[in-house]
Amino acid sequence: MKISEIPGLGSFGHYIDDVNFSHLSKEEWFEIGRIHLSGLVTILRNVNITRDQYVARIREWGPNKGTRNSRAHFKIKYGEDFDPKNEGAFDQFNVSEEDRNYLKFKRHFVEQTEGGNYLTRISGEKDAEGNSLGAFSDGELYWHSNESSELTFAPEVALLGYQHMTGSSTGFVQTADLYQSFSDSFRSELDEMVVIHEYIPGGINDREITDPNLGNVLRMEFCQFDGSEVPMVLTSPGGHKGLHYTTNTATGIKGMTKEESSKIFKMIDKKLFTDKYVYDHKYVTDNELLLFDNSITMHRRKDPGHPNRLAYRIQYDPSNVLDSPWYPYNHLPEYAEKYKKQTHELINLLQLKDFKLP
Ligand SMILES: O=C(O)CCC(=O)C(=O)O
Ligand SMILES: [Fe+2]
Repeated sequence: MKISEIPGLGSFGHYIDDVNFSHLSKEEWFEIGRIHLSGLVTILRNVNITRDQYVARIREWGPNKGTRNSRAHFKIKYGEDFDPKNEGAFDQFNVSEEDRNYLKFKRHFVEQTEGGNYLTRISGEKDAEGNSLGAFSDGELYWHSNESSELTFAPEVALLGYQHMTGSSTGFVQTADLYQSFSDSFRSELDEMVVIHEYIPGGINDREITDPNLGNVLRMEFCQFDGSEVPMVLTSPGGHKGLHYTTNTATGIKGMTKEESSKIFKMIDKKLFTDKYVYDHKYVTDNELLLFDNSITMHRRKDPGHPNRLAYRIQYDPSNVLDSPWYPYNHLPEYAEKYKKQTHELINLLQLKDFKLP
């Protein structure tokens, strides 16, 4: 196992090479987990991992929380007995047209592996009927974080490149260095700020404007409720304080006028989007495993590459890598309390196992 620094992601980011997944002990894997949480972004190049090993290895670190917020949303809306996979029962539950479209559209994104696991595809491929076989099917993806407007977003994302990845890129910008570069007094001001989120059509991908189904999916996954509030500052699972400033849905700061908040956003944009903190990883092989923080780090796809590019994504909570539960919003008790309440609700509704209860 060879560890080196990613050049250009400030003081964060690691490459880890020569990891052999056929002979990797639990201790070694958890060592990688800890290195990853301390460095925010980890890139394992040219990995020999199967899709089922990928599911199992990430699962060792903690529960899969993929699209948990929209899944929970359906159970809250239609009752605990509602099964989003059971289309035959939609009439019985009075499922709205919009929700039916969402569930139908998304069904094609999921693939069952040889080992019987389900994985979400990130792909531009289409089936014979023209259905997109993956999320974020084509084009550039602008800066975003996943589930950006949710207080209980999944803090970690794993993306396994699989086919036609070379020539494309996935990029990152971390905010921890920038947060530390601010004066004590401005940091205290930021600590008190709460970001207001709204769905911005075209905020991530151009096609969401012309394709209403895609727009519907992105609204559901990034900002179901306009006006959602998430603290501007939070602590990542690895213990780094930074900004949860997610430009795809951040439209204002609570208690400020549009002009006041836009002045702050512009100032942050100018300091953040520089070569110092931005790193676009160009895939050199098709099989690279990217692990990235989704709490104080945004990601993008600047180079879309091949139209049939295929990767698999898992969103998870690294509970098992941590010694104690993750508290992102401890500096703002009102939101810390809300986070705790909503997390408990999710654990119960979705029966998430192995979760370290906050
Ligand atoms: O396709 C990529 O490079 C990025 C995908 C992405 O944004 C995600 O999986 O959340
Ligand atoms: Fe994403």
